[in-house]
Amino acid sequence: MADYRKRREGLLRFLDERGLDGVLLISYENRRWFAGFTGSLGYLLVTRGGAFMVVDMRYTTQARQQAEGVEIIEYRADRLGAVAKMILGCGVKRLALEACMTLDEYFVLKDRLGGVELSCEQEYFTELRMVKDAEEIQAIRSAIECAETAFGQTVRMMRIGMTEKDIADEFSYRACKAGADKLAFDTIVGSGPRGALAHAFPTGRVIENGDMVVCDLGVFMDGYCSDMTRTVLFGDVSPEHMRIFRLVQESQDAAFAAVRPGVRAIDVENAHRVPFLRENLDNYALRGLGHGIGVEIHECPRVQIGNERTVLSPGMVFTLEPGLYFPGDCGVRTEDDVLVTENGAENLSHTPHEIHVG
Ligand SMILES: [Mn+2]
Repeated sequence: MADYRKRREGLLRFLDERGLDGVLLISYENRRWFAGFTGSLGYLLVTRGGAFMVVDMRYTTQARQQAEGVEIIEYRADRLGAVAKMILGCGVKRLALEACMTLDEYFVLKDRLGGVELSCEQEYFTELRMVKDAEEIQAIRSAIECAETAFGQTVRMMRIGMTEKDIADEFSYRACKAGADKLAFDTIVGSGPRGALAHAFPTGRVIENGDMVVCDLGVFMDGYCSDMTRTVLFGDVSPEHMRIFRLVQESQDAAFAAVRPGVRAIDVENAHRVPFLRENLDNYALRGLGHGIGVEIHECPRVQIGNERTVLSPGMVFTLEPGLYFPGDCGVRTEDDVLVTENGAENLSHTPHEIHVG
């Protein structure tokens, strides 16, 4: 079992660095990662004096069982009143809130907290989650394996003439059968010209001979996400489209070769652009190569333009997803999940990059 107390010690360092007395965590992911609590609602307050969580009657027993070392406070009616009472009762004068709080909750809480100084934070919490332990890496491996099993089965029933939605529905069913708790995100299927929409939602468009079909999918299993994209080649793909396809594979290889401890995330980002720049096609790529995966589908490290700060270290897991998008014509993306190891990188995704159907 994860050491949640040790994880919360990271939050105490955060309080010291920022001169705060407490932090209020409200997202499912942070409640689960910092306290082990899997209920759908809860307000976790971490202070130097201890950890406290307000929950409603549905979750009192579950929270006491799961959130070891956290004092559970049950509320009956006035949810934010109970949260305010907990915060004030701990003598908190300066409090960090999680950025995902709704404006509605923010204004009510601000009103109830009177003179407490409030600030907003998000990135720091996900940076604490950036380096995964062995148990977390195993959970991610399992989520990847589940998605790859389901995708492999889906590929075997792919045919010219089926729709984008047919593919997405089939994957969804297979993934749940293969052990997924749910999908990590709505499956993306973009065929032919719709592949240029980087995040295309699956429609009734019928897949034709010669289409390249971007399939981006992942599952959520035992608290962790997987994320993979394959561009499936249907029938007789034109030489020009195959050239684009192969260029993206070259970019993927260049990015993977650059991953090792001590290099900056931005160096990996830069490496993936070299083939695109050489062919004068970089304007058709997005501004980011990848993102961390873990309890959230998008977390740190951000492998994107603008992040000059993050240096890779062993235990980080993130996606490499180079792509080229030509509006009205086609799109190609290939996405693998990689683990930074002691002396390099391991590709956790094992599905072949090039898949032909029909
Ligand atoms: Mn992704």
